[in-house]
Amino acid sequence: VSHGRKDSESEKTRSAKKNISDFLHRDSPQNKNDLQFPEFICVCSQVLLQVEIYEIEGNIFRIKINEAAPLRARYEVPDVLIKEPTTQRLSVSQKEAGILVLTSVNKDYTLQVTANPFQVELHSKGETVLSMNSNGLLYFEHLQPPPSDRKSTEKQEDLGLWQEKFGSFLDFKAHGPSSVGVDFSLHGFDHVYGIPQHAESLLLKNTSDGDAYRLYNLDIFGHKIHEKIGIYGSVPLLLAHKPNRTSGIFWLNSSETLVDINTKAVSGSAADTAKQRAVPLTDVRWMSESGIIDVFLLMGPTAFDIFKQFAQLTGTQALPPLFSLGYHQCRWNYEDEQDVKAVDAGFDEHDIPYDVIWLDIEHTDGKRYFTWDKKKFQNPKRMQELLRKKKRKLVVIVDPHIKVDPMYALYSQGKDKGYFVKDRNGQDFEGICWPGSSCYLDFTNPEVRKWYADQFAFKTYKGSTNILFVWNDMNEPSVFKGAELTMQKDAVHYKNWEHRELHNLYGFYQQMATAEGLIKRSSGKERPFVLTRSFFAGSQKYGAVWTGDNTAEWGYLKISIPMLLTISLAGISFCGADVGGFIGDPEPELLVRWYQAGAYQPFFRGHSNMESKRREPWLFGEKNTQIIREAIRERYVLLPYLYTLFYRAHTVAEPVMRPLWVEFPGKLETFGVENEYMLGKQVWVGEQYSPAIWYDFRTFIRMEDPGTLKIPVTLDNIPVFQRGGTVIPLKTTAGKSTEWMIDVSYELHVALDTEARAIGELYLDDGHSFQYLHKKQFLYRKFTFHKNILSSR
Ligand code: NBV
Repeated sequence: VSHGRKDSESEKTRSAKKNISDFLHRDSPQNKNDLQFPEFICVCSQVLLQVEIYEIEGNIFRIKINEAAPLRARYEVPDVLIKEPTTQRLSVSQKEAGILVLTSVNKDYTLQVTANPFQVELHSKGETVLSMNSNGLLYFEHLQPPPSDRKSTEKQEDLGLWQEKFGSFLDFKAHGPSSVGVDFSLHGFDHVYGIPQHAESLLLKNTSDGDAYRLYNLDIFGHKIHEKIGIYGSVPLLLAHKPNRTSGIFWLNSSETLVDINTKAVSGSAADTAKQRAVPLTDVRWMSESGIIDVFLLMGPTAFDIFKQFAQLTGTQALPPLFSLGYHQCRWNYEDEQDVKAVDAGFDEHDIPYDVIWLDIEHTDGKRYFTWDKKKFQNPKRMQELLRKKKRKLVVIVDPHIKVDPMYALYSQGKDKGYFVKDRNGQDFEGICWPGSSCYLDFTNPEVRKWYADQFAFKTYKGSTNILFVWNDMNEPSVFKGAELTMQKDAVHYKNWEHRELHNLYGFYQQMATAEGLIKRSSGKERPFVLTRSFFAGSQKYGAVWTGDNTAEWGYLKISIPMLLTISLAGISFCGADVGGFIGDPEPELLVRWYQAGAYQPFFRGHSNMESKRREPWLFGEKNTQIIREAIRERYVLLPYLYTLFYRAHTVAEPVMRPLWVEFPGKLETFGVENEYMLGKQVWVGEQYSPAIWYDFRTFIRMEDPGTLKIPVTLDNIPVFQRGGTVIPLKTTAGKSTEWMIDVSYELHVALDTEARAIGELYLDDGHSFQYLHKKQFLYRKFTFHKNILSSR
């Protein structure tokens, strides 16, 4: 795998040719406690590889493949797993020569490991769920000394692999080519999901005649729709679903990764063949530029089990402070204090609730983050006091690039302490970004993260107060004039790791350090809010993500739903897309519709580009203002339900926004639905499909026909429905912001099922501190409606 650009096809062919799947079994595997250590020799290179197979409690299996004795250690992704997983003892038996059978503790699963050719098959009660390397695409490029250190007999064409040209950029691969890859076959599955982020459909598509899905965090301004190129963030988690089972593959590798998908029909078992039934099969091939093969097989068997299993490894969604579930008003840029004051007043004047106003890069002194433009923001504290009085918050942008300016404390300190990423010659890596020449903090270093976190202390970050929260942008990282607008792969990080190893983790680490900083400044008392553009598996622990620079066109509104569903399936519940579309100017109808969509999505922020016309919600005529006001007010009324859903995401890893198939796993017709979705179990947003009893969310009218419904949708109506059998907690009315609503009463909507029953719940706490965790200061109510009695416990 090289840069894997448009030429990914030829790269695929190249690596396929290097198919070195015929592994020879060398030693008999021994049972060393709960681990297995079979060793194999790659026939091509004679390099010894070591395979480790673990069972992790909760129906998870982990397979690691590494060189037994690499030239130097290969990168193993740190800091993403929340702890070393608890392994269990697989029992081992030998089926026949060259075939080992490993049985899980609960006896539900067996792994059949075949030596020659090397293959692993995972069975559950007689059913083959998944197999690894069944297409023989396992490959593992072993580290080798550069050509100059090698014998002159070496073939000339191999020497090129230590250097690769990309446009005018030269990538020096100090340790030579180091890619790894393997294929998995998912038996009986023809619906696969996940591996964000792409501006693509919910269902992953066949890539056999096109580009592979690429996981490589990039800043692509004006990215297109329906492309497999990686944008901004990556989560290498793939889910496969069929009516009675959901499975997951978590490929823990942070280097550039390609994923090929091939769904086909194969002839099935004897019984199937008799009925002439073809069985679906999905082949998934993962290829990463470097690192090792470290893969977690999540065995479900339900989608909710997969969410829990992934959270057990990477953590759950941080519980957001309540204000951050309100509406956010952003723009590049709100010019000065006066502008902020006027926009804030505009919301009150037009009776539209909002919680947070945002300041983009222009608020700083020459793009020096943690500073203020002294002319435009003469008194940032005064501005924040005004917002505080209005019970509102401020979010400011803090990018990872640091202006090269010896007079700028962050730069000079960072330089003195050696905290910047280095180039291949050991000098501070310098790239161009908003401030001009910039260095990039090496967030992979824990000491740098600690130091960075300390920058958020009130006494250090001048002009900041406790109503100021943070937005991390450009953290792919974006490097103007860099290869593909990012950092060179041969840049060098902490402990001498090359950037290529950890590229997809850079933004993850910045958000981690920022969130830690906000927690620290409050002496551990307050929940942080940090929005990040770049993310990786586990980013959910640190805050929210958004989908980046979308365009003010209908297609981008449409694609935002599958994009958010995909991110949600990958563990990150707190996600949203820029309402209105960042680039360009939405026609009023599009803007209105986008507000209506955003009101029912987890992170709800209006944002626009510098070149876009102003678009505060009241600028499009009275009628449109009225509809937008209604949508935002509906959001505020819904907050008790939404907050409860976030509590469930935080505690039991249930995605807040979820595709229909997750709720109706046996209904084939839901598997591809991406223009409708569920908020929790109880609220359905969309207009066509109804495999349950539903009530119109506003009129309470019961929908007549369970099946497919066509519902007329006028401009001022959002098709939202409550499921029969549920109780939804709401507020009786919206206020100016969430804090204004503390004393507003609650209201329960009880929607009965066919047996005139309903259940639901409500989670409540102070909305901002960690007291819910440390002191158990919260209320968690379950409601039951039965025989005309509503009870609460
Ligand atoms: O900081 C300016 C913008 C920001 O408004 C946007 O949300 C980010 O996605 N930022 C990108 C950098 C410039 C984009 C052209």
